[in-house]
Amino acid sequence: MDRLYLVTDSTIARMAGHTLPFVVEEACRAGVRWVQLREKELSTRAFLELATEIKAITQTYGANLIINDRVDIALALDADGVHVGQDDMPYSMVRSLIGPDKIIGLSINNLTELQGINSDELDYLGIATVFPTGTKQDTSSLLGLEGLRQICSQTSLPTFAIGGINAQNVQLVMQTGVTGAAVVSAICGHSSPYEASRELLVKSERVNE
Ligand code: TZP
Ligand code: MG
Repeated sequence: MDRLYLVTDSTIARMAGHTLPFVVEEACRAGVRWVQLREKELSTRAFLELATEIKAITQTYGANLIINDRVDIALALDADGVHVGQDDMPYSMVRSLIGPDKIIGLSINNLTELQGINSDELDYLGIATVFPTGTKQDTSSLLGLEGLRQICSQTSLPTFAIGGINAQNVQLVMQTGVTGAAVVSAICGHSSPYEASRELLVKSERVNE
């Protein structure tokens, strides 16, 4: 169940004709157990309202709800954790704010960033960016499967690969030794978030178990 991680984008969901709560519910119904709320455009109030609605869904399914970047929202909501990038609040500071029992994920983009981390303070790594993607503009250079494999071989933390992962390439991604695949558009932008999640889960299972 740790093989697939849904990272949300309500704009992509809307363009596919979905609300974000619908996408999250369908993904959870299909078996997704990691949901990251990543909203770059919303006001604090709108983010809180959306997060409250999403938390009710993830709780029902026993899925982890991780908040991107916004430690204040994670705290206010008692979410399961926070995901930070290289330019966000340092994870050691996040740890001191949210306590030892919450989940902290860190995005890393290359081996140099991996070498600088203190694994004891982190619960998982997001490894970016594997393939070209239209979802995030400011992506650094692409890792490809070989770059991903290299990073995975040098950490004992759970790893989620992100960037351009879909049903066509998820099996190759899983063969690199990564713990799971994180996707935005492959679920949020699909006409059926449920079917998309099922297919990704089935395909990622086949190589791993
Ligand atoms: N970080 C690196 S790539 C990316 C993020 C959040 C977006 C991935 O989106 P998609 O649609 O799964 O390629
Ligand atoms: Mg960030």
